[in-house]
Amino acid sequence: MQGTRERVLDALAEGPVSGPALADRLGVSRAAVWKHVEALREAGFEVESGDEGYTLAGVPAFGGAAVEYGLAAPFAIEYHDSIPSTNARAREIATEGGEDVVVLADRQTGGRGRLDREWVSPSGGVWLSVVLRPDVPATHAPALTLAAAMATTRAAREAGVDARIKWPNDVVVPRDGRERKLAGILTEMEGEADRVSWVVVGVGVNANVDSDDLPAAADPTSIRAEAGDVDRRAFTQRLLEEFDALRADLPSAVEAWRESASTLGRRVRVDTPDGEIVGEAVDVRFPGTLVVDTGDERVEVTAGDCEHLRPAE
Ligand code: BT5
Repeated sequence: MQGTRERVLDALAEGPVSGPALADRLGVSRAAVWKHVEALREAGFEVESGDEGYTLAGVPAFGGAAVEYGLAAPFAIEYHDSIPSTNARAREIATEGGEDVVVLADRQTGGRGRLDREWVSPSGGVWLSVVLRPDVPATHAPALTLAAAMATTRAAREAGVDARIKWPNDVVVPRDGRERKLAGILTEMEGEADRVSWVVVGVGVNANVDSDDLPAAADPTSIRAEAGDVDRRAFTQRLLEEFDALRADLPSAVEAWRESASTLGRRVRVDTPDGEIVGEAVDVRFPGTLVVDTGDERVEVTAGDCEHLRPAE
């Protein structure tokens, strides 16, 4: 959103304020004020005009302008009702030089998980991808996945969901002795070893969706199923605000991750590109390496699919 539009919104929120007074205050023409008010109405903001001027009477439930309004993090939001994949669109923005842009959608028709797996994304979810240009070596990028998982977990907990993190990229909810997948993260990047050019962090959260609309084999859950529908505008804002804070200090993001992870102390089986590793998950080290004690040795795993073999007790 433009800076002036944001200031118009702030003034309307404190309203009533007359068109001429607003034009004076912002140093723009009355016609410009009127155009901003009309654009806000088109974006779903309810702007009432009475004798004393304009007042903000309602904020849209979801969308780009809605999420940007009051967002305490420096992201511009590009919203789509429907898009094949927010990660694919974010990669385009990244290659065009964009930074700190969030692509957000109500529905994806070609959502992707890791290894090109399908990510089912019906209307009502929070499907988003953040375009970043962090000044870090490529080897640190996994910490951004952990930071996103942590941010998602915190936002989900605020929404009343008992969310935990499963290494490396799943947010799960334990219920009836099973861990159900609430959210997944897909990080993609480009750059040289010593410095990344861009990173796209894609986050998919089953927010206000029915579990029946998700692939049963994946044992999925949703915020709706766990705690009832969430205000997606507020949820997305909290997720992005937490992520913004965590990305600024990646080592402490990994520390925070450790406290919320359900993987540590568990017996795990990890499918890695180099084969299967079975043992106890004993630690996670910066930038996101899982340490597995196989009984014979301690193996450091940087990537793979992890399965929890039995509860922690
Ligand atoms: C992930 O992959 O968990 C990463 C998912 C990232 C999705 C986001 S949405 C916004 C952005 N745009 C994209 O196109 N992607 C990102 P992975 O660990 O590979 O898990 C994929 C597996 O999860 C699938 O093979 C299914 O078994 C299962 N699955 C698919 N859709 C699901 C859903 N909505 N909820 C829970 N599980 C699902």
